[in-house]
Amino acid sequence: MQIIKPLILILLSAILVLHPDSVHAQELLTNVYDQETFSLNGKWQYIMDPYETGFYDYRFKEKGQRDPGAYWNSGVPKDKTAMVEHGYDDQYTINVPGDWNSQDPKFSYYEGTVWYKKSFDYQKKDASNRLFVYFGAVNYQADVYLNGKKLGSHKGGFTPFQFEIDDSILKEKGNYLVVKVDNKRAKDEVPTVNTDWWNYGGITRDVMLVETPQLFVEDYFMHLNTPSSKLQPTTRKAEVSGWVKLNGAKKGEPVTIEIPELKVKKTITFTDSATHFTMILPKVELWSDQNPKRYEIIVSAANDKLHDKIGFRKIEVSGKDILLNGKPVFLRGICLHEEISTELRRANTKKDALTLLGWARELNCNFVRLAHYPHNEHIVRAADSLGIMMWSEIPVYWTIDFGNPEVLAKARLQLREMIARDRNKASVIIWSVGNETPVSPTRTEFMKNLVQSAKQLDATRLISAALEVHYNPELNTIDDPLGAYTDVVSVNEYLGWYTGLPSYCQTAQWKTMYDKPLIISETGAGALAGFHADSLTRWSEEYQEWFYREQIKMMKRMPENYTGITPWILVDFRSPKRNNPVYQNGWNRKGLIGDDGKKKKAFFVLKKYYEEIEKQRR
Ligand code: GCB
Repeated sequence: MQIIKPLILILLSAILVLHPDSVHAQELLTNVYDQETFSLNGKWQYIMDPYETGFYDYRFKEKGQRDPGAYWNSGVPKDKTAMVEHGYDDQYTINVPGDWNSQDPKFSYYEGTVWYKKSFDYQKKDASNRLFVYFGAVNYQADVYLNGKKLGSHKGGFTPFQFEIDDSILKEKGNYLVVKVDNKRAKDEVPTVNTDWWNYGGITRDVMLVETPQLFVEDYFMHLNTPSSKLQPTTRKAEVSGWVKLNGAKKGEPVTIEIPELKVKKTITFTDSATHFTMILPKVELWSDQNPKRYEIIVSAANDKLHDKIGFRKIEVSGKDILLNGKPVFLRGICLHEEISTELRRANTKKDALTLLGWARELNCNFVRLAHYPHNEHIVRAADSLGIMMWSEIPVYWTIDFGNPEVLAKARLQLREMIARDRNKASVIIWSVGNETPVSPTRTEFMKNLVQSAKQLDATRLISAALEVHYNPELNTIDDPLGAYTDVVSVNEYLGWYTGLPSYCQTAQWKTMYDKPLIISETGAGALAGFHADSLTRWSEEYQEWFYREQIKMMKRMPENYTGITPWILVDFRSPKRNNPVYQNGWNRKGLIGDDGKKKKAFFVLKKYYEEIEKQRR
């Protein structure tokens, strides 16, 4: 049975991967933020529908083909005898992008369905062009209708998706886009019912129309190939390679790849799916955390031109080290949730990204762990331009349903969408396939599958997952079997918070079974900002400060494959699980910054540690 179970899991998941359309939108358009788009952000009308009346009749049967958009489109009916019990109205509007929880007190803890409606006029620039509606993210399930026709559905709260809009559906005037958004938690979803963060619902990221010619550049990938032994900050004769995917093209279509600054241009011939290429650059200035140099890229085919700006760098593992451009690098990191705590909402703009990364910078970080799901594209774009390396993760969190092949397919899809969006971003150096998943053969098989998928999708980055360790006063041994499959072994440890006092760190010994780089992917202690007491008093800033001092001393004694740390966490964040009535009140207090935006004492302890590490590097 032990062997049969994983076998069944592999077979079933293979079947689901072959038929991903059951849960899948279309192949993602790449880098939409650098294309000309038409924003559908702004005020949308909404109907809060906890009983899903727009979907089910009074016997709780699906209403079938009835279009929920049209049904409710009329608002107050002109016919005074009409019986209408639901309707959109301008008294009920909500901002997109935005979570609903922060926009009206009635939504604070709401988990369920909300219908969104946006009216718009749109005239295509060219009648023969194709049109797509693109969503940065909707948490968790989106059913999308335009002018009464269903465009499609998408599950997964943190990745983008799009649908093509047929000419027969679009009108020049009076279009209405309806989205049924449902953020109910479920056992067979990713994440599952249990998380330590707020389940913000809604159309949480940007929405836009993207117009393309009939034939367009759908996606591309470009990365540095030159072996690290030959890399210099400015490398002569560097080799890059990658692939281009066209949509609407036949075999033989010419595709041009251009880097204007380097005066390099190459034309290749499109085959059928992803067409591979290799190019020699006369010289290239490498992207790094110390010099985030990027180059404009233009990929063109027929009448389409895709613009991007990317950095070239190499990230690898060599024995116990992580190498950036061939040189060992220490990751001075911090974990982040996608939240603006001072405003009790999800982060979703460039400004939000700069606020969060600005704090990380002040802390002397060169690395950020985006926990525990893919964050919005603004933060990754900002990190690319600032030179902050990133860990990006899918929400395979705690105990999801590891024995269920459909869950594996859902996790894989989110992995694919995360990688599809950011594979050209130099800042992303690690894909993480999950966090604190409990050891068992079924779970390890599940996670191993994800590691393999990640490697197939992108062989140029490191794969990891945040593991757990069980404390042992004699010796803490990192031996989770998943560590055998990842490139970097990462572990969350809270010695001095969930186990004992910070002084326990003084005698703790660490050992890892794996001869690979080791990242401490979490460590932290709670403190209420502004609460001061002696350092033995839990929840005081002094306790947290002491915790960090002891942890840092312990880090200095870590095995030599210790190559980075991302303490938990930059800012206090909301969590319905955290109900200490005095110190938490719905907040996880492990932030180095409070929910009022004020830095706690521990912030400065970590800042100093990172300053020392940075000095040694120079
Ligand atoms: C963890 C989890 C993180 C929690 C954190 C905590 O290990 O990965 O999601 O929020 O601990 O505060 O306990």
